[in-house]
Amino acid sequence: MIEVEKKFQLSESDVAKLIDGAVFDSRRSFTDVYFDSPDYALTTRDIWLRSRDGYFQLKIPLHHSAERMADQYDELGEEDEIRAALKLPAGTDLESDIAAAGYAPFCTCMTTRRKYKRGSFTIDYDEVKADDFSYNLGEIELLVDEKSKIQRAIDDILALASTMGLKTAPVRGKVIEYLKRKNPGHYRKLVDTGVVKDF
Ligand code: V4E
Repeated sequence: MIEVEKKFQLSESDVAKLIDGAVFDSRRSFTDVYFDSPDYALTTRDIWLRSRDGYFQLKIPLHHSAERMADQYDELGEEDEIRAALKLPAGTDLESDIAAAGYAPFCTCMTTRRKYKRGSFTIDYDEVKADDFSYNLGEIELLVDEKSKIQRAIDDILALASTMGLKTAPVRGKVIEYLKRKNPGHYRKLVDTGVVKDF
């Protein structure tokens, strides 16, 4: 499945509006550790390798520009898919093979996510913490089964946001916000390579 998602900076009243009439689904907390090589070989190609509560996942972009209205990523969770995408040899311990290939943690953050359903839309409200870093953001998401349906999904997300009176200004995801505040050198690399649009 392809996740089509758009992030929003939400005021308390925005959260109340979005949640009103939606169905509460779940609340969970998880810890993400993001990995890259010392020369940022993955993130400068907008590829995001993380371990979420100990399970590796790889996000690979399906879009082609930092001028994004919504984010589209393929998400790989199977070990053999991740090994193939990272060109890792076959092996028995993915974590040590990732380390041996030169990928090391650059951001560890804990998210408390409240999830709501609104028809076919999923709404996430995330509270993110990492040491002295904290950040809140919302996300509206649709799942589609083929690339040809992505644009329609983006239009539907933007239509819902417009009905709710949400601002569709660009929003930094949690990791980008973390890098901007905590690791400006890495952040600058992402801007220079066109992965992130500075604002
Ligand atoms: C895709 C991405 C990153 C990886 C983290 O993805 P994100 O959707 O922020 O995390 P989360 O926890 O909501 O994942 P889910 O649980 O939905 O799978 S870090 C940066 N990006 C892309 C990105 C970008 N290139 N530019 C900007 C401004 N924001 C995000």
